[in-house]
Amino acid sequence: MGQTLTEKILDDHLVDGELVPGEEIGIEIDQALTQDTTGTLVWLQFEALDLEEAQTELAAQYCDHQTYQFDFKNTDDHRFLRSAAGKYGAYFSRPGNGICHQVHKEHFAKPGKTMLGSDSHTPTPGGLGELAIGAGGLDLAVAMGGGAYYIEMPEIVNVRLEGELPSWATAKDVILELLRRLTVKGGVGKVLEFSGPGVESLTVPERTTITNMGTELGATTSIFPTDEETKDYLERLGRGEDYVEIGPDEDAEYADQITVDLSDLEPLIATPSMPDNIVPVREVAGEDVEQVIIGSCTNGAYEDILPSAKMLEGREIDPTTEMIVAPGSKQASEMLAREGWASEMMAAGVNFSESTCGACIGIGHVPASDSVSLRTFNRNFEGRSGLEDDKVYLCSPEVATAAAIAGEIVDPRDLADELGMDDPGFELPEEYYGADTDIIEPENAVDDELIKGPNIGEVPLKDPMDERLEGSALLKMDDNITTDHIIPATQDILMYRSNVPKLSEFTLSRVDETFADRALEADGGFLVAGENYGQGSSREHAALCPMYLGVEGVLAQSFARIHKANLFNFGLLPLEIDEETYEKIEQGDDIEIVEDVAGAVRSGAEEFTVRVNDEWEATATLDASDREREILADGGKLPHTKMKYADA
Ligand code: MIC
Ligand code: SF4
Repeated sequence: MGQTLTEKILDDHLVDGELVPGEEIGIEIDQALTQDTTGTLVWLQFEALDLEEAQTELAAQYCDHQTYQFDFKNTDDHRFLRSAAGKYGAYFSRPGNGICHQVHKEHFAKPGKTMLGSDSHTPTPGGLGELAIGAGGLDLAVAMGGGAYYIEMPEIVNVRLEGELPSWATAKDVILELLRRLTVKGGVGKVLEFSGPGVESLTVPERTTITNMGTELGATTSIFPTDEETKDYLERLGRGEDYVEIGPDEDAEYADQITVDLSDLEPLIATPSMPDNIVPVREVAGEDVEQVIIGSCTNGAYEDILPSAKMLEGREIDPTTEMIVAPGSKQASEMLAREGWASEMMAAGVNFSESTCGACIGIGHVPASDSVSLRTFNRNFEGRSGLEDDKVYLCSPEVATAAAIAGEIVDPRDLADELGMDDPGFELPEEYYGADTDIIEPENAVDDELIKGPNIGEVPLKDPMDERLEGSALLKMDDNITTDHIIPATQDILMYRSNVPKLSEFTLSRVDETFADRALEADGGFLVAGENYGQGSSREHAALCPMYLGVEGVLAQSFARIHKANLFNFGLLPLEIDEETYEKIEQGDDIEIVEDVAGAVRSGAEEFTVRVNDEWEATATLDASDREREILADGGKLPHTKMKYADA
């Protein structure tokens, strides 16, 4: 039987297990990516593991999320990261040089390679045939140290693209359409592998918009085959030699197939506050818009901004609307500036910003109260913009620009006559250039020792698991709780990413302000949640901080992939419960796991008895590999790995 593209790349990198869906496999990682808000823990854990040098073919440290450096703590984090990159042999991309996924795509991503990144949108370079997966920082530290990355073998789903995009429909609409059909949990445990005649009509940057946002479906990763478009794109980047032709065998078999006819698509928009609340733009047309932002790792490339610049050429944005453009990389900014497009946009009234994640996680450009903000980003979880009851919509740069011109949501097709253009088109530059000075190569590193400011602490460790596990249901939550609920990003909190005791004070504060105090006082207990608990980012702080506060386990109907791995990594028991049990448990109930928990975890038990208030019992399941069970019972991956080295 032939292989899918995903199976081929996994097979080439397989060091443990077999490619059977649901079974655990270990793969070798070629490229490692980390950024400023997860990277500090990555390197602190790398240090705690006594590792000496990054062993991957390439490791890259980006500084992109908090580049405004509001507080010395942010700048200290960046200096620490520069020193860690120097000491351990990683490329260092300076603050302001751009968003990790954009810069990585421009400089390093290679077809056929495996990549692991401590950011959930790591799958972005799947658009040029790299198998790129997001993970928690500890998994990345171990993989950079030369260890295998373990993952449950996903099901490979074929997304067949047919036809060509009509005027004003974009790559963003392809992924919004998939979100409409599959929802934010429709991709969990799956890889989306694109194919079909529609693929060749999409350029690589369009493909990477799609693979970037496969993350919003909960997918393990998304990938395209390579072709003339990929070769051409790499050549324009000056990296033609990185091209390899890869694709599935003709007789490859997939677990499932989804067909999207590109020619049926129209401009779509995600309404507040979940990326799968999709409607055609025309359904919400007429809604006043006070803010428009173009940028992020989804639509921040040069080619994403160019159509917007063309739509704005010689025009002015509506006086009631603010428009911010934050290019995804400094290279994109430099090219737009040299070609005159940046000044064209400024003349139209655009506020041209530095290249940063910024507004995407509530750092700067917070929307006005009770107002609509249209963004080309990938996530609109409630409160993520920095405004608690925000109204953030997600759309293509074309739809966002049309709204800035009209001052309200408008289907860009209805503006075509006024603009005198059928479609601004999606063009690649002849060649990409600029901003090379902002990446420091390992051989030119400026530091060889770690520089830790006063805010950079240690990674707390947990004791091995006990026989007895009991405590109260500290908090009961709904479905689709995001890591932004568990540990928010935003400006005032982000600076504590390398100070776990302080950061823990904010744990689940968006759900219940008293949570951290109550958890500390209770000295142990459980979290209870519905489906898809922990969706969204890869931030391991969302497991580490509850652990620091004494939480012992999470009872949920289902878990998001990266968060579940992070729970194992920090020794928190992730048990699945059915809907009836979820409905019946109330916040404050006393919960006891009847079995000798540590023993049952180690011996492979799948079912656990949960006794509630000494009154009733239910069965909960633990879906874990033998490796994950050992990690859990040892109190997490850091103590587990240290013990393993000590034994060896
Ligand atoms: C996000 O988009 O939520 C982030 C901020 O990039 C996170 C990483 C983090 O929390 O530092 C992610 O996607 O993993
Ligand atoms: Fe940055 Fe937003 Fe992309 Fe996360 S989703 S990497 S915060 S731009």
